[in-house]
Amino acid sequence: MDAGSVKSVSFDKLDGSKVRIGIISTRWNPKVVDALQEGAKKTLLENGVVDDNVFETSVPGSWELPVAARFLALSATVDAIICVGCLIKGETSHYEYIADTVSTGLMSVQLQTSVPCIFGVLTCLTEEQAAARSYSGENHGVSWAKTAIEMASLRQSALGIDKKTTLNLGFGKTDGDEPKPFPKAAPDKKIYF
Ligand code: DLZ
Repeated sequence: MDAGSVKSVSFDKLDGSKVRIGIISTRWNPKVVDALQEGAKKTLLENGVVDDNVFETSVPGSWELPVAARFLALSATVDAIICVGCLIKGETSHYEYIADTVSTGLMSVQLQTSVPCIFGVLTCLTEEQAAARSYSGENHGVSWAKTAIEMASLRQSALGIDKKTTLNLGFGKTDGDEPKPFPKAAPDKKIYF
């Protein structure tokens, strides 16, 4: 029976030329995470995102992703954040606690801040599964980057950032206003958010 299920998602042509994207990567499982981060960054650039508009930083582990994403979202310098990590199940219940909490945490951050947070955390039972989704198979960082561009554009449109208007949270419209100055994601990549 064909239930119409898919293993990947399709995207219309993306224009990333005006969006600012943050990438926060973990330092746990570096071979996997580095491949995901590189796949995401390459895809952002291939789809028109300006290098200066990509802000990259790292945190120790997946547990730290939600609070780092919140700090970056509150800095008002990005339109979407890709949170990249990899949890590999061990012999204890540690994995379950972190996987559940990180996914809930990232959802909470994006809803509270109106900055989309892409769930780029692989939750794998084995190292082979992690490899197949990063450095030796289909790199999931590619679709996370495309999702980030789409959601960043949606955010700009919903908040009126792409128009000559003030922020309106989807309500009202002020024609004729001059566009607000648009800060870059990383005017100086040495500074932290
Ligand atoms: C402690 C821990 C373990 C056991 N496994 C992982 C993992 O597979 N992936 C990951 O991103 N982080 C792991 N961590 C670290 C936690 O995410 C966190 O950094 C520490 O518990 C400190 O808060």
